[in-house]
Amino acid sequence: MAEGKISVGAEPYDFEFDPRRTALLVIDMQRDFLEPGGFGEQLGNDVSRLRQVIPPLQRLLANMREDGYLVIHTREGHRADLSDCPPAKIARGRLSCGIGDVGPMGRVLVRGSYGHDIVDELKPLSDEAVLDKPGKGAFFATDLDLMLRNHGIESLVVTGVTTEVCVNTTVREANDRGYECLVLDDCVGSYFPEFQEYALRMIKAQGGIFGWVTGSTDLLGAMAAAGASVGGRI
Ligand code: C5J
Repeated sequence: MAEGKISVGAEPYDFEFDPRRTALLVIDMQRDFLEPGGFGEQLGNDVSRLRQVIPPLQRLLANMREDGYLVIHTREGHRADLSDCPPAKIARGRLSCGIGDVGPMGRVLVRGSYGHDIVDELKPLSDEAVLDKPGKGAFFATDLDLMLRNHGIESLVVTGVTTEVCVNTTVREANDRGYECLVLDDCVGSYFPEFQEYALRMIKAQGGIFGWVTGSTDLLGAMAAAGASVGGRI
């Protein structure tokens, strides 16, 4: 293993990463998806499944912050005039309270509304980037790729919700751009247990066709054993 790299047990095989070239991506941990009364619940989902992700993600975030990793949060949502929201996305589902409509937590998936923001438990620090994205993938119509390249990032630790939608789309986009993605199975969540399972299997199948999967305890154990803090990012 190259000097300075950390190796963590993962599927389909050990994942090696340089902590100075690795970022933590926290995808869409927004009230609209995680809290009662939000968009997710309006769609008929049980939000408690997603909320299980919060404690392990809090622990991971605290440790990766402590070690100096680059942390980037994303939020799915739209401008107040919905000019960045395709009409097809607004119409999809024929919802009585869909994107742009006023729900219990303000306008659904509209930037600036209470429901659009990140849950209190995972509040970004003032020096952490919060990237607003209009699509499911975090690279679509955003400057994420530019930010990562400017920081010399090669590997991503991917967390957030939902596993089969925004997490999977982002991992696929990242993979096509040459990033190596480690997805943490206890730090990503789905409303549907079967989608959680298959979305993770799709990532690690065929020799890791989109990336690697492990748990946050394994990652934190490997980080602690290596004793490496990012120090001077390259
Ligand atoms: C969804 C997301 N599920 N963040 N968004 O619509 O996965």
